[in-house]
Amino acid sequence: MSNYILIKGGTVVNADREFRADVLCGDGVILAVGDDAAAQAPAGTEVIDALGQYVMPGGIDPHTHMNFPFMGTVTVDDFYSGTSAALAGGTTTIIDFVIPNPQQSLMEAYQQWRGWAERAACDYSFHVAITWWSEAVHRDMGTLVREEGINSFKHFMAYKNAIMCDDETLVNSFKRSLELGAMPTVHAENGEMVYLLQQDMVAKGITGPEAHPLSRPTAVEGEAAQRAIAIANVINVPIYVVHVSCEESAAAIAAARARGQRVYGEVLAGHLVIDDSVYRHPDYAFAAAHVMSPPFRPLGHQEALWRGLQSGQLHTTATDHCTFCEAQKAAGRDNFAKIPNGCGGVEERLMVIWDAGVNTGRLTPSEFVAITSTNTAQLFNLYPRKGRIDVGADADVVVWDPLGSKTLSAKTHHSKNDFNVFEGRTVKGIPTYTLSQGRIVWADGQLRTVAGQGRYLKRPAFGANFAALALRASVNAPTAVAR
Ligand code: URQ
Ligand code: ZN
Ligand code: ZN
Repeated sequence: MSNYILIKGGTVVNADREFRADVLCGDGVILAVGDDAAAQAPAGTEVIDALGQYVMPGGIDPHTHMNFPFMGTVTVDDFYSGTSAALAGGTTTIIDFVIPNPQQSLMEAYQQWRGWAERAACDYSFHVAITWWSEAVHRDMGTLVREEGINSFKHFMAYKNAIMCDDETLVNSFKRSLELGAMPTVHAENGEMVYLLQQDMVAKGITGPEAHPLSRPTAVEGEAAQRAIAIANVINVPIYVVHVSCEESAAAIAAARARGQRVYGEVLAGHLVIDDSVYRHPDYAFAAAHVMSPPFRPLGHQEALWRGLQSGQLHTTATDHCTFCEAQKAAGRDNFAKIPNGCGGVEERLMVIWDAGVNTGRLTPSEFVAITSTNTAQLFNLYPRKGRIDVGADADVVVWDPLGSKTLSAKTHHSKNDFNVFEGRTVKGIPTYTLSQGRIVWADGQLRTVAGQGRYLKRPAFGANFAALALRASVNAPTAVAR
């Protein structure tokens, strides 16, 4: 079969503009974009008819957990099933997390995750979590940045007695991130307050999933977001807040940005469309399937998240894909605090955001591309190899039918999980083809993924003094300089 693919007749959508053009892919990259692309196609080139469809850079999900050992169990999706699901939904790159146990060497954990990820079907990269502090952690952060292409570190401000990072570690790690030109990122929830409220709930006899959001109110997220932003401000390092779920933390980000601070915010597809009523469902399995942190929020918060994305105060979208099946979720039947936290969505993110964002007029197609792909590529230094349809970029492409529709369901999704938080939602706007490294991996509803086809992406550090460097692009990402 030919190594060349011509995507013909579609409308290319990049974050900065949309225009009619054919796209020629070969040897894993985009070779030509424009009316003359067909003329450059060698004999035997396979043609995809994209008439009436959009041609967009494949989605980048900056927040997934595949093959993740967490809360006494391991996610049902490994790197093969999880990335296959991603490709079925038009996402062609994931950034997953290396999460060392406290006292575990960063390098050892990193090698563990690299091994698990060898099964990935699409390209991938890693953030590395800082779960404890020592001279060795300080040293290994340097090795990871300089030799392994890690340019972002994650800090869990929640999950006390497990992977929680205290303020001392936060401060040390933020300072070290600045030295190295790496982006600190935070899961913003006050872990001490969550711990206290969880115990309060149990003491009151409220032990079901309905207690989960009660133990993690929005103020707990807002406080942690403000604290992390304040620490980053003093250290003068940019900061990225993962899964912003509520008005309080969105407002903290917007206020800091208005003061000139470089703060970036990520929103999960689920938080945009699902509300906290799911935790009050009488069926334990249904309610427990929605247990993730931060939890789904009362309805009004969704509007704050949409407004943040529309105004450019929030920048990326992700899923936090972290799948546990009904049997695993049963671990918390007598105590909600023991329900493994996490939900899926890596396959559905683009469809849900297109349907609820573009079809409603909240987002233009270019804004959709920005928040599902380009901004992430810029913020984590993958751009323009990823996040753009352009000559020389990787041929990670999604052909998108804005009139096609489907009903999302666990019966038809490609994750191994037995539950889908978007179950029954009919979306208009679906991927008809996904190309990864120039290969067709999703076509006409069929997956053609291969385990191990994904490549590890090294992401160079940002330049020295990156907090002070000139801004670029729509998200004001720090200037990328290989060190
Ligand atoms: O907090 C996270 O991002 C992890 C550890 C997965 N689970 C979740 O509930 N979000
Ligand atoms: Zn988190
Ligand atoms: Zn997560």
